[in-house]
Formats: sequence, structure tokens, C-alpha cells
Amino acid sequence: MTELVIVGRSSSSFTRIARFFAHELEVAYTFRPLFDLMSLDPTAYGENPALKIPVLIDEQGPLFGSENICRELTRRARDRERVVLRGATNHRLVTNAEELVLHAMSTEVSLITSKFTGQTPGPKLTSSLEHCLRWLDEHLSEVRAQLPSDRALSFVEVATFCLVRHLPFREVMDVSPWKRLAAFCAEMDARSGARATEYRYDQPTS
Ligand SMILES: N[C@@H](CCC(=O)N[C@@H](CS)C(=O)NCC(=O)O)C(=O)O
Repeated sequence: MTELVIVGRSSSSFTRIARFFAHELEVAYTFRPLFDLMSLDPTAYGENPALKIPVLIDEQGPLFGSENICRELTRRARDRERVVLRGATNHRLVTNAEELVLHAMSTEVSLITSKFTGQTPGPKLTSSLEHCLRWLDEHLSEVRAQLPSDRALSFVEVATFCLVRHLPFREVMDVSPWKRLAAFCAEMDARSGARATEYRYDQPTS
């Protein structure tokens, strides 16, 4: 079987979701870091024309986006029946949580990008992010209660973890006011997927 490659950054929340899945589902892959996020060349992004990471490369070519990648990794996993992907449940709280986590992650990317380019973000971005975190803090235990108790992994939990740990790492927001999210992340920190993917800045080896 062709070797799997994940193109991404160890400092990226979306990349961390994909790698968390790969580690927990024991799907082997090679990590190809993208060092220059300012590059305008799709080749650097595993041929993603959107100039976004992560990208999974397999025998069929590149696969764009963390959610698609988690789906493909799950398809390859022994434990696939016990994985709860996005959209796998119709429960309203779970589907809303999935939507809000992904929205919050994109909002954070916009805030980071505006810092890079020296633009002042409008107040709505930060406010929207705070409202999402408050909602998640208030509802996460109910969301988790709707997931199968024998699950190996769920997209909504992994994404929430990657978001909440990323905000202070990138100095975008202090998340300490949200105590239930803090307790949840402390629990997730112990998982093998979390330990193998701690946030850090990739350094090119000379
Ligand atoms: N919908 C994509 C979003 C990926 C995304 O926004 N990735 C960020 C890194 S965390 C990125 O590529 N940022 C570069 C940029 O926006 O210029 C996914 O789910 O993977």
C-alpha cells in the first residue's frame, strides 16, 4: 500500500485534528511540514489550490480538509465502527456543536491572519468566538452524553480539544474563564493522540 502523507503544520489546529485521528486509529503516515504559510504555490500545500492545510496524500492523490481526512483515516482503521465522524448523529446539540467548533476554528484563523497582515479585525470576530466558547462550555457535557458510550473517537471532541488548546498557544485568547472546557481538555491531554501531536513550531532541518 502507498505511504500516506499528511501535509500540515504542528502549530495548526486543523492539522492537529487529522493527526490526532491518525495516531489514535493507528494509521501510519509521514508528516510533511509546511514551513512557509505565506507561500503562494499550491505545490507547497500538497497541491491544494485553496493554499490551506492539512492535505492527505494517498494513492488517489491529494485530499483537502481536516474533515475529509478524518473520514478517510477512519475508513482505513480497524476500529472504524467506533468512530463518530461529523454528521454521524442527528442530535441537534451535537450537530450544532460540530458547526460551532468549525466556525470558531475558522474565526481564529481569520484573527491570526489579520495579525500577520497588520489589519485590525472588527469586534464581531472576537465576539463571535467568545460566544461560541461560552456555548461549548455550557453544552459540551450534554453533547458528550449523546455520543455512543463505547466510542473510540469523535470528531466533535477532538476538534473542540484542538480549538481550545490552540487559542492560548497562538495567544489569540485566554480560555481560562471556561472551566468546563478546561476540565475536558485536561482529560483529553492524556490521550495518545493528544500526546503525539502537541502544538509546536516546525523548524526546517538544515
Ligand atoms: N476547511 C479547512 C480549513 C483549514 C485551515 O483553515 N487551515 C489553516 C491552518 S490551521 C490554514 O491553512 N491557514 C492558512 C491560511 O489561511 O492562509 C479544513 O477543515 O482543513
